[in-house]
Amino acid sequence: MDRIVFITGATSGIGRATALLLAEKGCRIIACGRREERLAELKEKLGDQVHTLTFDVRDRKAVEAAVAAIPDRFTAVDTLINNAGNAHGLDPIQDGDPDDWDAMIDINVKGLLYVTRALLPSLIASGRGHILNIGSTAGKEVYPRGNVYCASKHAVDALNQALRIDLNAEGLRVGAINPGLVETEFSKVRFKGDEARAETVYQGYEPLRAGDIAELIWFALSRPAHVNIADLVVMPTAQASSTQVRKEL
Ligand code: NDP
Ligand code: 8X3
Repeated sequence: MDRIVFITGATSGIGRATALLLAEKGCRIIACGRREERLAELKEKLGDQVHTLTFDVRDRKAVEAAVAAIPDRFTAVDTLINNAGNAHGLDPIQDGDPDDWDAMIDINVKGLLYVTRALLPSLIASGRGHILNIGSTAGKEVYPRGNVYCASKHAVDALNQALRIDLNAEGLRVGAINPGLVETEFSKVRFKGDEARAETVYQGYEPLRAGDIAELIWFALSRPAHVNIADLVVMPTAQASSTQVRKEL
Protein backbone atom coordinates (compact mmCIF):
# COMPACT_ATOMS: atom_id res chain seq x y z
CA MET A 1 0.00 0.00 0.00
CA ASP A 2 1.36 3.37 -1.04
CA ARG A 3 0.96 5.45 2.13
CA ILE A 4 3.25 7.48 4.37
CA VAL A 5 2.36 6.52 7.92
CA PHE A 6 3.46 8.51 10.97
CA ILE A 7 3.45 6.24 14.05
CA THR A 8 3.99 7.56 17.56
CA GLY A 9 5.30 5.11 20.15
CA ALA A 10 6.96 2.87 17.57
CA THR A 11 9.75 1.73 19.89
CA SER A 12 7.76 -1.08 21.50
CA GLY A 13 4.48 -2.97 21.76
CA ILE A 14 1.61 -2.00 19.48
CA GLY A 15 3.49 0.81 17.70
CA ARG A 16 6.49 -1.32 16.84
CA ALA A 17 4.36 -4.24 15.62
CA THR A 18 2.36 -1.79 13.49
CA ALA A 19 5.50 -0.27 11.97
CA LEU A 20 6.77 -3.72 11.00
CA LEU A 21 3.45 -4.91 9.56
CA LEU A 22 2.73 -1.73 7.59
CA ALA A 23 6.27 -1.74 6.19
CA GLU A 24 5.67 -5.32 5.05
CA LYS A 25 2.49 -4.07 3.32
CA GLY A 26 4.56 -1.51 1.40
CA CYS A 27 3.94 1.66 3.41
CA ARG A 28 6.68 4.18 4.15
CA ILE A 29 6.93 4.64 7.91
CA ILE A 30 7.88 7.56 10.12
CA ALA A 31 8.64 5.84 13.41
CA CYS A 32 8.73 7.95 16.58
CA GLY A 33 9.64 7.52 20.23
CA ARG A 34 12.13 8.63 22.84
CA ARG A 35 14.39 5.54 22.89
CA GLU A 36 16.87 6.19 20.11
CA GLU A 37 18.48 2.74 20.22
CA ARG A 38 15.10 1.09 19.55
CA LEU A 39 14.51 3.42 16.60
CA ALA A 40 17.99 2.64 15.28
CA GLU A 41 17.12 -1.07 15.41
CA LEU A 42 13.96 -0.42 13.36
CA LYS A 43 16.01 1.61 10.89
CA GLU A 44 18.42 -1.27 10.54
CA LYS A 45 15.54 -3.66 9.87
CA LEU A 46 13.52 -1.49 7.48
CA GLY A 47 16.24 0.59 5.78
CA ASP A 48 15.02 3.31 3.40
CA GLN A 49 11.41 2.45 4.07
CA VAL A 50 11.57 4.10 7.47
CA HIS A 51 12.46 7.54 8.77
CA THR A 52 12.90 7.82 12.52
CA LEU A 53 12.17 10.80 14.77
CA THR A 54 13.26 10.99 18.40
CA PHE A 55 11.12 13.29 20.55
CA ASP A 56 8.92 13.39 23.62
CA VAL A 57 5.27 13.97 22.67
CA ARG A 58 4.89 16.14 25.80
CA ASP A 59 7.26 18.74 24.36
CA ARG A 60 5.20 20.80 21.92
CA LYS A 61 8.20 22.63 20.46
CA ALA A 62 10.05 19.32 19.96
CA VAL A 63 6.99 17.86 18.21
CA GLU A 64 6.78 20.85 15.86
CA ALA A 65 10.54 20.79 15.17
CA ALA A 66 10.52 17.04 14.46
CA VAL A 67 7.63 17.35 12.01
CA ALA A 68 9.25 20.37 10.33
CA ALA A 69 12.45 18.35 9.84
CA ILE A 70 10.84 15.41 8.00
CA PRO A 71 12.86 14.87 4.80
CA ASP A 72 11.23 15.43 1.38
CA ARG A 73 10.68 11.74 0.61
CA PHE A 74 8.48 11.44 3.71
CA THR A 75 6.80 14.87 3.94
CA ALA A 76 3.53 13.88 2.27
CA VAL A 77 2.22 12.18 5.43
CA ASP A 78 -1.31 10.91 4.75
CA THR A 79 -1.76 8.60 7.76
CA LEU A 80 -1.29 9.18 11.47
CA ILE A 81 -1.38 6.48 14.13
CA ASN A 82 -1.69 8.22 17.51
CA ASN A 83 -0.38 5.37 19.62
CA ALA A 84 2.20 6.77 22.11
CA GLY A 85 0.90 6.47 25.63
CA ASN A 86 1.06 4.57 28.87
CA ALA A 87 -0.48 4.17 32.29
CA HIS A 88 1.62 5.38 35.23
CA GLY A 89 0.63 3.81 38.53
CA LEU A 90 -2.47 1.93 39.70
CA ASP A 91 -3.57 3.54 42.95
CA PRO A 92 -6.81 4.73 44.53
CA ILE A 93 -7.18 8.40 43.68
CA GLN A 94 -6.56 9.45 47.29
CA ASP A 95 -3.10 7.83 47.09
CA GLY A 96 -2.31 8.89 43.52
CA ASP A 97 0.96 10.61 42.64
CA PRO A 98 0.34 13.93 40.85
CA ASP A 99 3.50 13.32 38.79
CA ASP A 100 1.83 10.19 37.41
CA TRP A 101 -1.33 12.18 36.70
CA ASP A 102 0.70 14.82 34.84
CA ALA A 103 2.50 12.14 32.81
CA MET A 104 -0.73 10.45 31.69
CA ILE A 105 -2.55 13.65 30.80
CA ASP A 106 0.50 15.22 29.15
CA ILE A 107 1.39 12.14 27.09
CA ASN A 108 -1.93 10.44 26.35
CA VAL A 109 -3.99 13.58 25.78
CA LYS A 110 -1.86 16.66 25.16
CA GLY A 111 0.80 14.71 23.24
CA LEU A 112 -1.87 13.31 20.94
CA LEU A 113 -3.15 16.85 20.33
CA TYR A 114 0.32 18.30 19.63
CA VAL A 115 1.21 15.58 17.13
CA THR A 116 -2.18 15.76 15.42
CA ARG A 117 -2.02 19.55 15.11
CA ALA A 118 1.49 19.45 13.63
CA LEU A 119 0.46 16.90 10.99
CA LEU A 120 -2.98 18.18 10.04
CA PRO A 121 -1.77 20.43 7.19
CA SER A 122 -0.15 17.44 5.50
CA LEU A 123 -3.04 15.06 6.26
CA ILE A 124 -5.53 17.53 4.79
CA ALA A 125 -3.36 18.38 1.76
CA SER A 126 -3.01 14.68 0.93
CA GLY A 127 -6.70 14.49 0.04
CA ARG A 128 -6.91 11.04 1.64
CA GLY A 129 -5.89 11.72 5.25
CA HIS A 130 -6.52 9.03 7.84
CA ILE A 131 -6.06 9.30 11.61
CA LEU A 132 -6.26 6.24 13.85
CA ASN A 133 -6.25 6.88 17.58
CA ILE A 134 -5.28 4.08 19.93
CA GLY A 135 -7.76 4.41 22.77
CA SER A 136 -8.56 1.65 25.23
CA THR A 137 -11.37 -0.18 26.97
CA ALA A 138 -10.25 2.21 29.75
CA GLY A 139 -11.77 4.93 27.59
CA LYS A 140 -15.11 3.14 27.58
CA GLU A 141 -15.45 2.24 31.27
CA VAL A 142 -13.72 3.18 34.52
CA TYR A 143 -12.22 0.48 36.73
CA PRO A 144 -10.99 0.58 40.34
CA ARG A 145 -7.64 2.43 40.67
CA GLY A 146 -7.67 3.25 36.96
CA ASN A 147 -8.94 6.81 37.65
CA VAL A 148 -6.60 9.17 35.75
CA TYR A 149 -5.51 6.65 33.12
CA CYS A 150 -9.21 6.00 32.42
CA ALA A 151 -9.85 9.75 32.31
CA SER A 152 -7.04 10.19 29.79
CA LYS A 153 -8.43 7.45 27.57
CA HIS A 154 -11.97 8.83 27.89
CA ALA A 155 -10.43 12.07 26.60
CA VAL A 156 -8.95 10.15 23.65
CA ASP A 157 -12.45 8.78 22.97
CA ALA A 158 -13.86 12.33 23.03
CA LEU A 159 -11.07 13.63 20.80
CA ASN A 160 -11.60 10.78 18.36
CA GLN A 161 -15.21 11.92 17.98
CA ALA A 162 -14.28 15.60 17.92
CA LEU A 163 -11.62 15.15 15.23
CA ARG A 164 -14.04 13.13 13.11
CA ILE A 165 -16.67 15.87 13.39
CA ASP A 166 -14.39 18.86 12.82
CA LEU A 167 -12.44 17.24 9.99
CA ASN A 168 -15.49 15.85 8.24
CA ALA A 169 -15.53 18.83 5.87
CA GLU A 170 -11.91 18.07 4.92
CA GLY A 171 -12.74 14.50 3.94
CA LEU A 172 -10.48 12.91 6.55
CA ARG A 173 -11.12 9.46 7.97
CA VAL A 174 -10.81 9.44 11.78
CA GLY A 175 -11.26 6.36 13.92
CA ALA A 176 -10.14 4.59 17.06
CA ILE A 177 -9.06 1.10 18.02
CA ASN A 178 -9.77 0.45 21.71
CA PRO A 179 -7.99 -2.64 23.01
CA GLY A 180 -8.45 -4.49 26.27
CA LEU A 181 -5.49 -6.38 27.74
CA VAL A 182 -2.51 -6.55 25.37
CA GLU A 183 0.80 -8.01 26.55
CA THR A 184 3.42 -5.34 25.82
CA GLU A 185 5.68 -3.18 27.99
CA PHE A 186 2.53 -1.38 29.18
CA SER A 187 2.32 -2.99 32.64
CA LYS A 188 6.09 -2.74 33.14
CA VAL A 189 5.74 1.01 32.67
CA ARG A 190 2.58 1.17 34.81
CA PHE A 191 4.39 -0.60 37.68
CA LYS A 192 7.60 1.41 37.21
CA GLY A 193 9.84 -1.43 36.09
CA ASP A 194 8.47 -4.13 38.44
CA GLU A 195 8.55 -6.97 35.89
CA ALA A 196 7.26 -9.64 38.28
CA ARG A 197 4.14 -7.59 39.04
CA ALA A 198 3.71 -6.74 35.37
CA GLU A 199 3.82 -10.44 34.41
CA THR A 200 0.92 -11.27 36.73
CA VAL A 201 -1.40 -9.09 34.62
CA TYR A 202 -1.06 -11.51 31.70
CA GLN A 203 -0.98 -14.83 33.57
CA GLY A 204 -3.68 -17.50 33.51
CA TYR A 205 -5.26 -16.58 30.17
CA GLU A 206 -4.24 -15.66 26.66
CA PRO A 207 -3.95 -11.89 26.36
CA LEU A 208 -3.98 -10.00 23.08
CA ARG A 209 -0.60 -9.56 21.41
CA ALA A 210 0.72 -6.36 19.84
CA GLY A 211 0.48 -8.08 16.45
CA ASP A 212 -3.29 -8.59 16.93
CA ILE A 213 -3.75 -4.83 17.18
CA ALA A 214 -1.40 -4.18 14.25
CA GLU A 215 -3.61 -6.47 12.14
CA LEU A 216 -6.69 -4.42 13.07
CA ILE A 217 -4.88 -1.19 12.23
CA TRP A 218 -3.98 -2.66 8.85
CA PHE A 219 -7.62 -3.74 8.39
CA ALA A 220 -8.85 -0.20 9.11
CA LEU A 221 -6.28 1.39 6.79
CA SER A 222 -6.91 -1.01 3.95
CA ARG A 223 -10.71 -0.51 3.74
CA PRO A 224 -11.96 1.21 0.58
CA ALA A 225 -11.95 5.03 0.78
CA HIS A 226 -15.68 5.24 1.56
CA VAL A 227 -15.37 3.00 4.65
CA ASN A 228 -14.25 4.45 7.98
CA ILE A 229 -13.76 2.19 11.01
CA ALA A 230 -14.92 4.86 13.45
CA ASP A 231 -14.63 3.06 16.77
CA LEU A 232 -13.59 -0.51 17.40
CA VAL A 233 -13.32 -2.32 20.76
CA VAL A 234 -11.27 -5.52 20.96
CA MET A 235 -10.59 -7.76 23.97
CA PRO A 236 -8.99 -11.12 24.58
CA THR A 237 -11.67 -13.83 24.52
CA ALA A 238 -10.98 -14.40 28.22
CA GLN A 239 -11.88 -10.79 29.02
CA ALA A 240 -15.49 -9.64 29.44
CA SER A 241 -14.85 -6.20 30.95
CA SER A 242 -12.02 -4.30 32.62
CA THR A 243 -12.75 -6.14 35.88
CA GLN A 244 -13.77 -9.57 34.60
CA VAL A 245 -11.10 -11.86 33.15
CA ARG A 246 -11.48 -15.64 33.15
CA LYS A 247 -8.14 -16.87 34.49
CA GLU A 248 -6.96 -20.42 35.03
CA LEU A 249 -4.20 -20.16 37.58
P1 NDP B 1 4.33 0.06 25.37
O1 NDP B 1 4.77 0.53 26.71
O2 NDP B 1 4.90 -1.21 24.86
O3 NDP B 1 4.57 1.21 24.28
C1 NDP B 1 4.33 2.55 24.57
C2 NDP B 1 4.95 3.40 23.46
O4 NDP B 1 4.63 4.78 23.72
C3 NDP B 1 6.45 3.27 23.41
O5 NDP B 1 6.89 3.18 22.08
C4 NDP B 1 6.94 4.56 24.04
O6 NDP B 1 8.16 4.98 23.45
C5 NDP B 1 5.83 5.54 23.65
N1 NDP B 1 5.80 6.67 24.57
C6 NDP B 1 5.46 6.65 25.88
N2 NDP B 1 5.64 7.87 26.43
C7 NDP B 1 6.08 8.69 25.43
C8 NDP B 1 6.46 10.05 25.36
N3 NDP B 1 6.42 10.84 26.43
N4 NDP B 1 6.88 10.55 24.17
C9 NDP B 1 6.94 9.75 23.07
N5 NDP B 1 6.60 8.45 23.07
C10 NDP B 1 6.19 7.93 24.24
O7 NDP B 1 2.73 -0.04 25.46
P2 NDP B 1 1.62 -0.42 24.37
O8 NDP B 1 2.19 -0.77 23.06
O9 NDP B 1 0.72 -1.37 25.03
O10 NDP B 1 0.85 0.98 24.30
C11 NDP B 1 0.57 1.67 23.10
C12 NDP B 1 -0.77 2.35 23.23
O11 NDP B 1 -1.78 1.36 23.42
C13 NDP B 1 -0.90 3.30 24.42
O12 NDP B 1 -1.60 4.46 24.01
C14 NDP B 1 -1.71 2.50 25.43
O13 NDP B 1 -2.44 3.34 26.30
C15 NDP B 1 -2.62 1.75 24.49
N6 NDP B 1 -3.25 0.55 25.03
C16 NDP B 1 -2.52 -0.47 25.55
C17 NDP B 1 -3.15 -1.60 26.05
C18 NDP B 1 -2.41 -2.72 26.69
O14 NDP B 1 -3.05 -3.53 27.42
N7 NDP B 1 -1.12 -2.89 26.47
C19 NDP B 1 -4.60 -1.73 25.98
C20 NDP B 1 -5.28 -0.58 25.46
C21 NDP B 1 -4.62 0.49 24.97
P3 NDP B 1 9.42 5.56 24.25
O15 NDP B 1 9.38 5.03 25.64
O16 NDP B 1 10.61 5.09 23.45
O17 NDP B 1 9.24 7.05 24.16
C1 8X3 C 1 -4.84 -0.77 28.78
C2 8X3 C 1 -5.84 -1.79 29.22
O1 8X3 C 1 -7.27 -2.53 31.21
O2 8X3 C 1 -4.93 -2.00 31.62
O3 8X3 C 1 -5.43 0.37 28.30
O4 8X3 C 1 -6.51 -0.24 31.20
S1 8X3 C 1 -6.13 -1.61 30.88
